[in-house]
Amino acid sequence: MRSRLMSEHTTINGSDVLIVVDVQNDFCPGGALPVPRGDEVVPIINRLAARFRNVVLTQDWHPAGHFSFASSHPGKKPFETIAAPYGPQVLWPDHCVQRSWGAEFHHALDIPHAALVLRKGMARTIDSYSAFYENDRTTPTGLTGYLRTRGLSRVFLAGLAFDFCVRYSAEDAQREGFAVFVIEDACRGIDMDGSMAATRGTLAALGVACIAALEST
Ligand code: VGL
Ligand code: ZN
Repeated sequence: MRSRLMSEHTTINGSDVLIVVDVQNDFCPGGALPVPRGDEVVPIINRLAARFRNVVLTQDWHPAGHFSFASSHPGKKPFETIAAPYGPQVLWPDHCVQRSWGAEFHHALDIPHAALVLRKGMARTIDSYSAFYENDRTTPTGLTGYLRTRGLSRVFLAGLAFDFCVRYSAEDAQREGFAVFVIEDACRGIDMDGSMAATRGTLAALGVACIAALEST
């Protein structure tokens, strides 16, 4: 699929919001659950964010012993999938544990005007990929209310990982009735069992636009 350019859609205006997903040490090289070349998004997102008046940061923020950690399930290894009460759950290495270095934002992420840091994944027995709902897809984080109250109607997404937290956030934002744009060159993915291709397919089928910021624009 050929991405369209951001400039074709977009004069960014006051009713647009950039949601920067999980740009945290554990998702970058050297972290506990590194997304290949995850750190490359940092300068791209810094430049992108400067064009938005409204920016939200999400932060994966798990208690020690979280249900999504393979270490919480004797005999299970990272990247295996188990059946959770709310559906299939991939088991991850311990990551983004509250107050750990890995949970901190990448040190070079520089978005002082971000108004909201939305933490997710705090409930011990349920994972939360999306910025809008926990993985049962029904327990809300409150982000929809925040965006609506602020009069924000177009959601632009960037960050980590393209095929998990960005994907789920895009799907939910679309379901909530926002116009959704995934800025694909400002994302990097994990790519487990074809999850990158599956993400592109699902987003296309839902009518979510995958666009390119491109550095020259
Ligand atoms: C993420 C796996 C586990 C993500 C978070 O940010 O995409 N992936 N927790
Ligand atoms: Zn997580």
